[in-house]
Amino acid sequence: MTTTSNDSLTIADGHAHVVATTRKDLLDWVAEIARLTKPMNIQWCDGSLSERQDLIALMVESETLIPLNGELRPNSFLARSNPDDVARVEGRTFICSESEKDAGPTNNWHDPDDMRSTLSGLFTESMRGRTMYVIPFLMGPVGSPVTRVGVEITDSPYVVVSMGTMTRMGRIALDVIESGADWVKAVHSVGAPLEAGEADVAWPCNSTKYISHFPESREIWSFGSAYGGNALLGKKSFALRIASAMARDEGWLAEHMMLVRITSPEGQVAHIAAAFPSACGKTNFAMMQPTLPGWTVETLGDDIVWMWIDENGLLRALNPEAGFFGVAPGTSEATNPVAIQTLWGNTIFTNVALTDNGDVWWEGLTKEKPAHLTDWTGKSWSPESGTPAAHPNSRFTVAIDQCPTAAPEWSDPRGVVVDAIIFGGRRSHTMPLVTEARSWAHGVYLGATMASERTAAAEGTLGELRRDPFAMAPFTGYNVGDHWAHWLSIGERLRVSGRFPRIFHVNWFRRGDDGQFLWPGFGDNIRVVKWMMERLQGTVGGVVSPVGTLPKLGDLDLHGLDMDVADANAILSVDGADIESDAVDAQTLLTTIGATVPDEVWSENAETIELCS
Ligand code: OXD
Ligand code: MN
Repeated sequence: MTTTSNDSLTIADGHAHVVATTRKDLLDWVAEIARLTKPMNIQWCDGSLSERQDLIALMVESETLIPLNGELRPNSFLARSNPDDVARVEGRTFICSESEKDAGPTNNWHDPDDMRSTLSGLFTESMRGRTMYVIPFLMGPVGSPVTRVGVEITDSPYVVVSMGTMTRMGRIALDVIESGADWVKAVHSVGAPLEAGEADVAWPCNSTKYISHFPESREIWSFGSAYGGNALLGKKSFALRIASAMARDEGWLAEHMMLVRITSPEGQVAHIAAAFPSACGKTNFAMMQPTLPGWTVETLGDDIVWMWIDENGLLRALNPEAGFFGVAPGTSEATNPVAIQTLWGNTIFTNVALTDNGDVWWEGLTKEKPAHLTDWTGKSWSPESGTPAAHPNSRFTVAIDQCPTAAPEWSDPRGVVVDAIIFGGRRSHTMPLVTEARSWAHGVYLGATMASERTAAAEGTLGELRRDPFAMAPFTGYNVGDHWAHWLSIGERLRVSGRFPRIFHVNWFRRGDDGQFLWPGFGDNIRVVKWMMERLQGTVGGVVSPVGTLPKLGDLDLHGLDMDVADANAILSVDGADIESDAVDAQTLLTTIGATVPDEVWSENAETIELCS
């Protein structure tokens, strides 16, 4: 349906994208945003292949997308962003709850009225000269108790096509709205109106950026960026920030986790959800190729998991997304062959390098750097250039369907029963390879205090330890202490069935005295998962430590690994003094959060310190 942007929405007949809704609230809102932003025209997105193809053709023409060599990378495209628009901008991301306390000290709070007036200034006529797209989308499959609906309005065709991959978009979502569902409002503008006759640029954006969330009214307003989580509003903005607030109110969980199914050679099956901060190999874990014979890992999700307690008191989980928006650099045949296979075609790459024969390249893809490339900024590049050819946060956008290890249940509305939850971080010292939490409350403590050393790709000083509670620091849409209390309340409700997922903490990144990584990681992480599955079955014991139960050295399957006993001992070692000082360090976070920190979290901190003496 194409409409003109005057006060009443008139349907221009004969357009290929006719989508009708009888929901007056939706029609009124679209009209209201059109009155504010004054687009040239309005297009309702139906999610069809022809619509996608039309938009891609439009973007090829405007040079937003560069077609890749169809023989090497069928139906795939490269987008180069504005160099000032290359990542999520946490400093420009706001939680505008009525009360500052509800945002908590880990979020940027902004007064909602004040923010609304700033936004209404910014969005006034912000879509002039552009098409305003209306994108109804689902987070989750049709028919699941946790599936939620959103409508994103955007003036970026790149966002439409990306949302088409990342969510269930178009007619399917509109049908759910038609049936009476509530929907979340998400407004996005690149903030680059076009004057009459003005030529467009390949990546319109604005140096002023606002990614604003109104948790009470369940609204998202994003201005100035077209990149990733800033603009694909189903992802971090809805599925984590707004959904976490919904989940708190409604008794479920919206978490920054990946989800996999593991099957042992004997046929034992476990579903594992795992939270890692960015740059800790979450996607590699989600697509792991196990090195132990007979084991399989199937992928259910790589970034976001929604969990709820079913009628039998079991914790169930599903991935609300439909695609991967993964970091390209470091992805290779060696580190993640499944991702490489997934990217065979039908992929949009953003900010990677272009090879001379029209394919893509990024740092780490091959051992040998190509002799010549066009870098992510469009400049000629050679290994001597001394700059990265691909941006460190360059990305691929691809449908989960293309992943050869995707479990068919990834889109099952019933989700899967969670057997284990893993927290982890990148720690050179202190935390051992793996421990199992003493209890649900201790598991919540491990999640609350989890930390990771900053890598080059993250904001901040290299190597500095950043506490990232539940890997949700930039994503919890409410007070972080209340998030911990919510996890504890889920534990209380699991008491009814007594079926608690077991909680583990892992650290693939511990280094030896020589500074080298002690653990090979990647496909060998299955060895750690194997121990977890034996714990679930109750066939192995463990060693009690202040950070939970450690494997006995002999229980960890190290067959075929080139690892000496000293290193194996080192990676499982827990030094009381180190753990104690880490627990004392964690108190800084708890004190900063203040009154909302549940007593149980303080008692677990005290217990950790006590166990060190
Ligand atoms: C992501 C992130 O982009 O966590 O998924 O930063
Ligand atoms: Mn993420």
